[in-house]
Amino acid sequence: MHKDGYIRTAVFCLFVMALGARNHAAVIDIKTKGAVGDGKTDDGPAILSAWKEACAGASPSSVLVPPGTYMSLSVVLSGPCKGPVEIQATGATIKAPPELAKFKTDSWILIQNVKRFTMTGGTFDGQGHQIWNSTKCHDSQLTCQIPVNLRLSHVKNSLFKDITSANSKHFHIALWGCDNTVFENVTINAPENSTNTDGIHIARLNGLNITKSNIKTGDDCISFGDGSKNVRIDKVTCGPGHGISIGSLGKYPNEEPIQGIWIKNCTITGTNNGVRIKSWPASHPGVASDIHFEDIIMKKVGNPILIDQEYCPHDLCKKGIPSKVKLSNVSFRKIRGTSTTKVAMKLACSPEAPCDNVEVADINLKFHGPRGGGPASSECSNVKPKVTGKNVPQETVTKRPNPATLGTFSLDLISRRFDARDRC
Ligand SMILES: *[C@@H]1O[C@H](CO)[C@@H](O)[C@H](O)[C@H]1NC(C)=O
Ligand SMILES: *[C@@H]1O[C@H](CO)[C@@H](O)[C@H](O)[C@H]1NC(C)=O
Ligand SMILES: *[C@@H]1O[C@H](CO)[C@@H](O)[C@H](O)[C@H]1NC(C)=O
Ligand SMILES: *[C@@H]1O[C@H](CO)[C@@H](O)[C@H](O)[C@H]1NC(C)=O
Ligand SMILES: *[C@@H]1O[C@H](CO)[C@@H](O)[C@H](O)[C@H]1NC(C)=O
Ligand SMILES: CC(=O)N[C@H]1CO[C@H](CO)[C@@H](O)[C@@H]1O
Repeated sequence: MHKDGYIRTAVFCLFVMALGARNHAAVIDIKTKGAVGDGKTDDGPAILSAWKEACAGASPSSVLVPPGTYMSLSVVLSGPCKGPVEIQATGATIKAPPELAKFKTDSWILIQNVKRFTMTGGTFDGQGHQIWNSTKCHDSQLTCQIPVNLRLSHVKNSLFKDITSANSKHFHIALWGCDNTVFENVTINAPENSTNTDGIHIARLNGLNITKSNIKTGDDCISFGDGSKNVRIDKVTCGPGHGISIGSLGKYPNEEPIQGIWIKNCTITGTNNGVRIKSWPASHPGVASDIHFEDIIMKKVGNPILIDQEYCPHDLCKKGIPSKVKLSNVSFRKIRGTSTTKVAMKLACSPEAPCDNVEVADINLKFHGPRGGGPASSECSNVKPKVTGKNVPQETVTKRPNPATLGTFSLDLISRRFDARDRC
């Protein structure tokens, strides 16, 4: 065909497709597929049936979950789909059964291999109370599979908007391979003492924005596994919980690099950590670079700024053997508020792979302990941060000045651990 003719035909086809999309956008109400909506009957099969029809439609199709309360056992919603698919659940609450015995896999709602997907509205209540309180599973995690509320695997070019995850048995939302995805106005809610209820866990994806969201939970607010790339988080509030966490890295061989994380304009309240990067001692090699925290308010947060390359909870590792995870190009800027621990900033890098190009600017953190407050302090090892701007805690009296850093390192050095490996 002549080139112009080809283009004209292509444009015409696009026009017809757009027209088709507008005219034939199908809405499939799960009630037409047999959903009962009494909060007791398993409506999972109705959801699956509506999904299959929507997914088979060439034009944009949506699964409608009308306002009401539903119960569902595990559902697996798989693509690839012919056209864009939406799940629209504004005003609906979907509950999981509380009993672990009713689950055979590690997911409650699993969505996989879909492109151009949208999920709007809806509350997904995992009813996890029984499990958090049972010691059975937490003592033998290997034999127990605890389901994640919403697991997304290879869901790409997608949007999650106005959704709520509550009381998950395990993580609330876990993403794997979900490139170019946006989360907006997401609410996550679980009590402070709920166990393993990470808000949003991310791994092996390129391109994710999380914005205008509110995360209250018992574990990490947002946690980053290996291979997280180009992730932007802004206007998110965290707390209670364990704060925003990059890692733990280095536990497994062949972990992919973490690269390009921007966390801006967030407020963290009442968590036991603020923003941290952690890796295991005696680790496999790994790389994390280009990680930036900026404009963050800390309200009564323990360990507001933390790099911990000796992360070893429950002593389940060989302490004393350094981490081989290399951190570089990390910045902490404009971080202000209160710390419930005296050491408000701790940068504990690995002696085997010291941190490179760490920048600290405009930090203003005050110690606010259970029995009154005072100045906060900072510690660092195996890192020589570039300190700019106005920083509080500031250097007051330096007991053992390190000549290499005098004049540039303006943070309080009094309580700083000092050893031969210290490169500050
Ligand atoms: C969490 O705290 C609540 C209220 O204090 C209590 O009823 C519940 O048993 C606790 N749960 C766990 C898992 O500790
Ligand atoms: C949860 O565990 C706590 C302490 O382990 C106990 O006091 C409480 O009664 C338990 N709650 C439920 C609902 O089982
Ligand atoms: C955010 O989501 C909630 C539902 O969780 C909704 O009520 C609210 O209107 C949404 N806010 C905006 C600005 O869209
Ligand atoms: C995320 O936000 C950035 C900056 O606003 C933008 O360039 C990028 O396209 C967004 N990513 C997605 C997946 O929408
Ligand atoms: C760190 O930043 C420098 C300068 O911007 C750049 O040249 C270097 O490649 C970056 N390092 C990594 C590991 O990304
Ligand atoms: C913590 C923080 O900096 N919050 C700001 C985020 O941005 C909005 C709007 O730009 C401000 O109103 C907040 O104060």
